[in-house]
Amino acid sequence: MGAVVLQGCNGEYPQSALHPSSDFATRLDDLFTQIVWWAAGVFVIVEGALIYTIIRFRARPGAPRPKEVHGHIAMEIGWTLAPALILVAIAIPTIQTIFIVDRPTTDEDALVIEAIGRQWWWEFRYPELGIVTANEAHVPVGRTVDLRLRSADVLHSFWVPRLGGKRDLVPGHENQLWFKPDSVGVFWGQCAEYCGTAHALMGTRVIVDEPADFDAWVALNQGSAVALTDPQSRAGRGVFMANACVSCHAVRGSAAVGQFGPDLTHFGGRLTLGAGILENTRENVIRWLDSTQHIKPGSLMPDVELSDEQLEQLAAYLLALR
Ligand code: HEC
Ligand SMILES: [Cu+2]
Repeated sequence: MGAVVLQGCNGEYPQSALHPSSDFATRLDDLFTQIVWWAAGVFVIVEGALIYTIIRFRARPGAPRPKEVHGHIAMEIGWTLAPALILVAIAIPTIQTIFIVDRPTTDEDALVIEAIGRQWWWEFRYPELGIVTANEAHVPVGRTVDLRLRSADVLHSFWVPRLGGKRDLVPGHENQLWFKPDSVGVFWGQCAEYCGTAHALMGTRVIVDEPADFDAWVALNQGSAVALTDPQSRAGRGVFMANACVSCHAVRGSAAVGQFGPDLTHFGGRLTLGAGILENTRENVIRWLDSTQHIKPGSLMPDVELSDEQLEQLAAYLLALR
């Protein structure tokens, strides 16, 4: 799919676990680095001994004959004890890290966000701020995010490699995950637990803002839909309200109160659509509405019959919802 959003927004590594940008991800990365060094040491010693033996005792005239050894207590103890000690050295920091990243955050100032996994998109709710949005969560830099993970249907898993995860979203059970982002940017995530047909197209973005930008986003998103000024987007609103769209989508401040699909109140302010699979441009909104099932096969949004003019009007309307 050529139109998949490939260009990175946060440097070259929007989705790399090796470029941590939060306390949580840094802990995992530190543990990984430690284990890599242990593995590198073992590799060098084992391969070094192998290469030395191959060269030193290779078949050639007058080659030395290796001494044959039957039972060597010191060696037996050595190669049992050394790996056991290495495993202990790896196990201690591993278990420490598991305990730290597993327990709920104690940060009183944490920003609570409910992340609800749905086939095949993400709903984000900010209970303390009264915000409901989809697929893209804005958070301020330097403040702990306390994610409450729930599922509306089947198992999903939240994973934004540079910030936090993976952690499952389990139907009927709430999991928690926290992280404190340390740099501003757009971080990519992906559902990491197979959840059906469009699982691979269930992406997400966490947008880490400067505190002032975050406050501005909050103020905007707490409000109802903006007033429309141009005739094209008003016509689009008419099409939206007259079609099945309203039974699945909510636009706060309008007659549309559907709960099945993403809240569209501030859709125009999103970077992507379709759970991170397309850039949110006029062309892509039209493509999405014209051939949802082609762009995201299996999606729970049905294809709706619309004329070219209606598509243009709807796109103008949706993108005006900033
Ligand atoms: C049967 C319910 C249903 C109907 C009817 C429906 N949608 Fe959707 N819509 C969804 C679902 C579910 C999604 C999420 C799809 C996904 O990403 O997998 C969605 C996604 C979208 C998105 C992308 C939102 C985002 O943030 O990524 C837009 C825009 C949208 N719908 C607009 C419309 C419009 C306009 C109509 C009417 C022409 C409409 N929908 C009709 C259920 C519906
Ligand atoms: Cu999934």
